[in-house]
Amino acid sequence: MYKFELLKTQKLSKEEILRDYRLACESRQASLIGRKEVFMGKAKFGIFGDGKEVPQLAMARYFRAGDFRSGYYRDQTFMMAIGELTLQQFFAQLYAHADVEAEPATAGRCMTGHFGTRLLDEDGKWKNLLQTKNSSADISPTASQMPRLVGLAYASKLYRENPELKYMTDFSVNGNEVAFGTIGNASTSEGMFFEAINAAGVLQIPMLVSVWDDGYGISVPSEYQTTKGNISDVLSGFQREGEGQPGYEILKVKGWDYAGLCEVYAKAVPICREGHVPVLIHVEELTQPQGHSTSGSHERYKSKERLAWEEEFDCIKKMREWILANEYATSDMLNKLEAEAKESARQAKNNAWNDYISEIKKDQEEAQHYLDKLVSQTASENVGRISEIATELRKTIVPNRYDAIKAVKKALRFIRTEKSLAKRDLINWLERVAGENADRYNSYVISQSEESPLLVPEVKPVYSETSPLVDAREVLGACFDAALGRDPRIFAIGEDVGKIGDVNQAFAGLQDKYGELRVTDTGIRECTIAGQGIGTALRGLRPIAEIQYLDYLLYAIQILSDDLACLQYRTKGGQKAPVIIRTRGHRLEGVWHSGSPIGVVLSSLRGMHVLVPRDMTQAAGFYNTLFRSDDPALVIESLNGYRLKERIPDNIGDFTVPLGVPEILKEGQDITLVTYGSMCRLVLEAARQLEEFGIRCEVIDVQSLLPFDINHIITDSIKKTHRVLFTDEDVPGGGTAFMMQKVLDEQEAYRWLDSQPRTISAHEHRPSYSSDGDYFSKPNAEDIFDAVYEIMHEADPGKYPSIY
Ligand SMILES: Cc1ncc(C[n+]2csc(CCOP(=O)(O)OP(=O)(O)O)c2C)c(N)n1
Ligand SMILES: [Mg+2]
Repeated sequence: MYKFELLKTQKLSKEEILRDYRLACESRQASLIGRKEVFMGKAKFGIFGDGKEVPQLAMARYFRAGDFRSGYYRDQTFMMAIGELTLQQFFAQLYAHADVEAEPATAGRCMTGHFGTRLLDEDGKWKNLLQTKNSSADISPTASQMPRLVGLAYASKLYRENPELKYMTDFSVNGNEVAFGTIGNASTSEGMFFEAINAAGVLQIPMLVSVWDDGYGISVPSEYQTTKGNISDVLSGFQREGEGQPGYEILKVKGWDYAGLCEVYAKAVPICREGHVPVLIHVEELTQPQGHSTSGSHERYKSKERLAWEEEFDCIKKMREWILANEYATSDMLNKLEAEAKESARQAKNNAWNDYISEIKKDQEEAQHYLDKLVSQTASENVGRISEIATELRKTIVPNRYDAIKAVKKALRFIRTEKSLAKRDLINWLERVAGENADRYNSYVISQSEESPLLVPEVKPVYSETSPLVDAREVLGACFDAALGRDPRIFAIGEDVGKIGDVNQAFAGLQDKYGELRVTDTGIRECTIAGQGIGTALRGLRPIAEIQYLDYLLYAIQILSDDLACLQYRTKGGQKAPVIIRTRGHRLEGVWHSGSPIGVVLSSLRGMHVLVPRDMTQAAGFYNTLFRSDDPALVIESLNGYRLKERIPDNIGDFTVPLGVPEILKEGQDITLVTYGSMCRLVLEAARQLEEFGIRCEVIDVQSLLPFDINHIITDSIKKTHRVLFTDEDVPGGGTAFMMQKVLDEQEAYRWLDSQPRTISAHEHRPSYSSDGDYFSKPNAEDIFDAVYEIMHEADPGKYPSIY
């Protein structure tokens, strides 16, 4: 390990030290009280930062406005120390207070320990991120903070090295911002951790990772987690040889040593900030005084000796000893301070609880009032039952919002035929709270801002006699060229994206034109490519993060699902990351190059837009829409379409394709065929063959799966044809089932059907290799012909006699 001489103990004032100590005590009290609240049934679950207070105080000292945190559930003390979490907010989150004012990180949507700051104003526009200390929004899966952390740090590199970004004065000053990561020791066992560490080392970005090492991951000790039982030892190969050399600065420090911690962060942060050298600080010998969480006690798996050691080396106890030894305070002073900290935490808890419960009680009292009114006025023979319901509700001392709703709904069932004012009042109450609860629990799945892609006006492509006919990849190339030229925030990263301009060459020549920072090769690391996109987008940039093939999206799907897709939702509009994930898929060759796992994508990426353009012109139009808006999206290009001929529209940088609007590719009277992507060409071919036998198909390209047919164009078509067939390349029950649910259930197209609705998908296995493998694995024109013909035969056997 590279050694440097520790600085002489930081010159901290006595007041600063005591302020830190007070905060440590308050935070500890919050943890202790929090656990009790869970056991009293006032909160559902508790996981706290006790035992990790002191290193967080040291880290917070060197965290500046403009910096970003990407961390995990133990960081309450840090969040308090940077002024982004009050004790009251801590308890509001514990109680799941569903209100942005009370609980700004997640508005009650995430369990305790999920921190984050509001990067957006109420209109969904960026705040000035240089004036605030920022935290990206935490998620529960261990180590999932790491891919995003790479992106947060990478943004500093772009801001420093790309002079065209200097105008982004609300986001960066010369890329001086550090991305601080925190992670538990056991979570470093995850693949994502190693991928992220390697990526940041390659990129040489200002990422400072602190490992809070308490020797365990729930019950499993370090020797089961980490080679040699020690993460900094195994990472020592990443250590740079000296200044100016590539690699990391890796440091070790005891988690109970306040002075040592301050020294380490004082030394490490400037290395990271000024030199853009990634740093790993291994903070050892931490403890967990209350065990992992409220789900169990650590006496089950820690030895007596270990428990005794944890008590002895409790970081707050050690800090206290250090304060006394250095005579910064007397024991009496500290006793007083500790009592005050306890009282502050207790009061914060009471305030948070009263705020939380009083709102709910207000709803409950209103419901009770209307129920009582009903009891006194109704002529119903069921008045006794209704009265019982009202009494039951009154007995709920610690109510949930649903208690009153359940009661009112039950009561209304007994007065179905009654027409009274009292009944009307109850229904009105129900409607009002339904609206409020939809806002509390179901809103902000996608952007609600003026920059929503759904608000981007459609601009049709314009063609003239001189519009060139080219290989379709060149249409995309022209679109990306225009985008990179227009907007310096836009950049593209991915495997083979830089030098050769991606495996299908849509970016060919663009690295030469715009430089390595705009069109950039990455290592083979799909998960952190996605994370790099998320983190940079969180800092105001506009990444196109490429996953080389749709089949390899699975490596990134977890992070896209857990982190990106739910970002707006889990912060209730407090954060956004408008990343474009670009990939290519559907038909080509074999098990891992023709996948179309659309069901996986649709189920896991709600919160993103999922676009499946049939050709590169449509793809370019979608990109143009996305470049002008603020939601994340996945664009799946058709792998077998790059060499087909298309014309470059004259307004290649400006035309837009609206999201959620299918296109009718061929009109017909007899049956509606619904598909998307590469399948469009096949379905058109089948429709042409069917035409020869007098069957007129209407072919619809969905092209945007999320959002899906917002104007119900497909149902309009079914109103005319009365028959429908959905087809794609996914397995049965995947993308076709989704489309069918949307059309028959949501759009209520079942009303217009005269024949059984059908789906044709690929077989229930991965597609086999080569042309025959493709033909027998995926839907082909003959399959579609036969299925459509069969439907028509069933409807009119005279006109369409059986073929086989
Ligand atoms: C992907 C994933 N697997 C499992 C869990 C359940 N889990 C939550 S915390 C935890 C232990 C983490 O230990 P460590 O990283 O050392 O952090 P500590 O809690 O000890 O501070 C586990 C297994 C999870 N949240 N995410
Ligand atoms: Mg641990």
